[in-house]
Amino acid sequence: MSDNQLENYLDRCRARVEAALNEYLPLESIQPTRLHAAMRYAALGNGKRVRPVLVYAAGEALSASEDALDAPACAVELIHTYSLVHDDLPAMDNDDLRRGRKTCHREFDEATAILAGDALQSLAFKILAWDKTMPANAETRISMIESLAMATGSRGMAGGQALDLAATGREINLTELENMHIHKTGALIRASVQLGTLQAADPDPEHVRGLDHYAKCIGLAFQVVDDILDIEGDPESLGKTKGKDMANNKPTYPSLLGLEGSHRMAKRLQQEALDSLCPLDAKADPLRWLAGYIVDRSR
Ligand code: GRG
Repeated sequence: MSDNQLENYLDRCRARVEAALNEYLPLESIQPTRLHAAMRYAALGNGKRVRPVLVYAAGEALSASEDALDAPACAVELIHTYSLVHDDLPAMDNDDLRRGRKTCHREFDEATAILAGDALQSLAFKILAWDKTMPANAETRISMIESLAMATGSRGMAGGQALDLAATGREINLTELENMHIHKTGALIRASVQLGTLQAADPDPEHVRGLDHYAKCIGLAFQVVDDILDIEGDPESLGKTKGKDMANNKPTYPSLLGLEGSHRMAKRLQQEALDSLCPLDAKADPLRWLAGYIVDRSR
């Protein structure tokens, strides 16, 4: 793979999701204008769009059409954006900076940020239920809504966040740390791949299993690298406050495995992710490039 292939792929997917988000998000001129402005502020702009890119790459690996993937790509990004808006609130991480600019509650106010997160979450499910660019029947739509709801709720991301809050300032072991991240970060990454595969017509079950294992591996690798970047990353390219984990006395992979051990773990997970794609042909190459991107990224 050349760097250009990956960059072109990322640019293409990011442009698609940005355009589709722009369409789905209510205009600022529509009442309630401040809430709509806050939703657009949080969702449009400088995110890496890893989760939507995974929706496109997983769907395309199984020959789903790109046009059918815009809706699920936006749904996962809206859920992710909601989680960032709420995570940044004073009651949680109390952060001032996100994606290189002021967090939603600093730009607007706390109440508006809470409502914006709530409304972004609802919009994600509405898109899956209703969007007509996605040629899915009612059964597939219900499967997609179930997958995203499981990944988002108390048995997924929100549950992982609760485990994270409970672990702050306390010593936990590697198994507990892994369990927390499988839920907090991994569940939505896994759902992104699932939503992409659900747009494929009659996929080979072995391929679907391989993709699911791929998603579990890169979901965990994503978090290991996130922890490493909190120590080694450049604050300007990160676009968020660096060193917060240590300042908040949060358990992380580097705190349990050291930096070198964490880098090794990320590489091992990358290899396991690639191995699980063995049954898939060249249409899965973007997923192979993305495994490298997730482990080697600098932001
Ligand atoms: C508030 C219900 C609720 C959940 C919050 C995802 C999450 C749970 C909190 C985000 C805090 C955080 C730093 C998590 C670690 C990994 C992670 C999700 C990083 C942010 O995702 P990126 O790097 O962000 O994909 P961009 O801005 O590129 O979209």
